[in-house]
Amino acid sequence: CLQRALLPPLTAIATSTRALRRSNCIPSCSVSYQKFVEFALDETKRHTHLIPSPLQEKFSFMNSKDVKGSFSMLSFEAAKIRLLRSLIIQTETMQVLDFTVFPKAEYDVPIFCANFFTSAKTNIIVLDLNPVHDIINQYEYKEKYFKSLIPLGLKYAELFPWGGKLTSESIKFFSPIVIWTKFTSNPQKYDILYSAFREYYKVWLELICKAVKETDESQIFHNLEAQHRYLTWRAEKDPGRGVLKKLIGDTLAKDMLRSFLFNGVDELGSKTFNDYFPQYCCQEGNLNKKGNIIGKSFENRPWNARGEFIGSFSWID
Ligand code: BLA
Repeated sequence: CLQRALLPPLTAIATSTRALRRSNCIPSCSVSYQKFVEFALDETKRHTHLIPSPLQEKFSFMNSKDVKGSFSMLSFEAAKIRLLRSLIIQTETMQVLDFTVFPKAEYDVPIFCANFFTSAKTNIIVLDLNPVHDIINQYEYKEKYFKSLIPLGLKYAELFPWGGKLTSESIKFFSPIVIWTKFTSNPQKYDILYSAFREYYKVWLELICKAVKETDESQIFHNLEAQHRYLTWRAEKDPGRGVLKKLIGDTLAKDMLRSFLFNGVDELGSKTFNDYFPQYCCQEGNLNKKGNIIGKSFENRPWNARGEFIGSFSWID
């Protein structure tokens, strides 16, 4: 894992550091997600060499349309990482962290996913090692990556109660250790969230470091398609789309979703959202634009203490 590549250009480092600094928390806000990203970058650099992504040129910093909000973006690649990218949004009324790390297709390691939305009223939190393959039916994949992590998941499941109903698609992209929760703003909760983030990121780094490069072409393709399916889901159904459009307008929001946040959705495969998720197709063949309304379920955590799936899917799945 400790592979060393060429040093990144100084300009790219300077740009990304400036972008981080500019995202300094405004005085009224209760949480700053900047330290989360700083921790993740420092920790990653202890294990591998990060190279600034070509995306960094285009996506680094921008203001919202009303100039009251800021978007700070960072993106890197590494020997086993196709894309590590983060977005911090700060406005007078909310903070958002969207931090995701996508492994290269030669590795079937889960996708690291931290998705935090904070407003005055509430916090909507997803922290997980999103499985690339189906862990509900593929016992071996679940054993390979999650068996040893169940105690970690249980610890935080107690501290962060289940956030409520979700679509069956989201559930299938989540692992038995997912932290899916909502809470009202509270400094102690942010401290626990920061601990959870650090612990989850450290275990994810261990997984990617230990991962052995796949050489079987069909397995690599299988991993690639699974990642493309994931990107297709998130680029289309991200619950943040509405907020993004409001802040930066339709065109930039779409560009941010497809070219930055879920980069690869237009390049890694040719299947469409309808191909992967035909259940979302209306009678006329149009995508259901209302959001994730089909089959919302799972009011309670659908995994037991052994990490076994105990939920049930509706007929539509
Ligand atoms: C809400 N974000 C949510 C919800 C989930 C996620 C599960 C609850 C709403 C729902 O879908 O039922 C996150 N969903 C995920 C993740 C996966 C998934 C991580 O399937 C991975 C597979 N969120 C952002 C950004 C913003 C944002 C960039 O990532 C804002 C700019 C906001 N998320 C946001 C908001 C809500 C939300 C505003 C509430 C939406 C609502 O209640 O309709």
